[in-house]
Amino acid sequence: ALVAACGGGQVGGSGDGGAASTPDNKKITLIPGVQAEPFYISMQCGAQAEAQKLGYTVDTQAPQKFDAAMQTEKVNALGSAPPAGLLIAPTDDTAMQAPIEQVKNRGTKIVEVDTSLKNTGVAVSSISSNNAEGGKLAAQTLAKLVGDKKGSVLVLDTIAGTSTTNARAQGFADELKNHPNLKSVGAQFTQNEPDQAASKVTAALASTPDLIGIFATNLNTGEGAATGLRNAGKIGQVNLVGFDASPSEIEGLRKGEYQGLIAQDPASIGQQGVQQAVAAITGKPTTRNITAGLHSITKADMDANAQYFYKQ
Ligand code: T6T
Repeated sequence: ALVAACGGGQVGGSGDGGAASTPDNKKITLIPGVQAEPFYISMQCGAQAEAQKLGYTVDTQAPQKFDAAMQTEKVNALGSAPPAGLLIAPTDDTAMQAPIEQVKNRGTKIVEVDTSLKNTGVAVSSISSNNAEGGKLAAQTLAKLVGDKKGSVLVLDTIAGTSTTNARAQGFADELKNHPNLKSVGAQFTQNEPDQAASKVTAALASTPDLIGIFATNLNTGEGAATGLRNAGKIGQVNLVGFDASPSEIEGLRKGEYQGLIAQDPASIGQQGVQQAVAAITGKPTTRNITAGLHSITKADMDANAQYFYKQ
């Protein structure tokens, strides 16, 4: 299990599980989208701190890649010792339903953190940012950055079926209608691979000479976009608005590679995820949908927003 350096307090354990619904099962498993990624590490830290307060342990089982088949393996591996609660960020809003339902059928309480399934009947609670609103905020941030200039804008999405980034791209497209100076050249999928994001940017720069802005819907798309712009010598000429606030994105904002970032609050998603799981485990009322905060950060106000930077 991955143990993050959360600072303060200890960390998850590896409780044995046992039957999912016995009162002495104090084990919660967290299955994030992918390992070693600042968004999910911050979420894990929030979850661990809350679990410790409530007398539970969090065991994190992270897939090597953001991939539904790899995540399914992690879910299936819970079979022998079902945890009392499962916090999961489904990497596909449809394909992950059946494996998660199998865990649920053995008595484990399911809470969705960040991403979610299309089917709202599986989890007792879902905690996420308002991602459509985040896309809207990104469009407003970009519109402010370009001022009166006219031009085309590109959206870099991750994978079809990722509920969060798909909603961000949609929210961005909806808000763009209120900014007639900005013309969308559409959204491109990148499979959440920085290399693919970089080549989409290279291609867009070649085909769209008036490209004025890019919205990268998460960490990897942002990293790839910055590479594409750097390779073309276009850093700072094309405004890049990213999502999330990883150490490397924050560094990029300081260096002028990004002009804006929409930061989420992953620690609070993890914290509230544990609260909901424990409520469900102990037979208390749960809240079906919980929205975590979002914050638009630019270089000018980044130092005042340091509390939103993610851990690594
Ligand atoms: O943006 C986050 C998360 O919200 C999204 O669902 C997937 O990508 C991230 O983990 C960042 O890489």
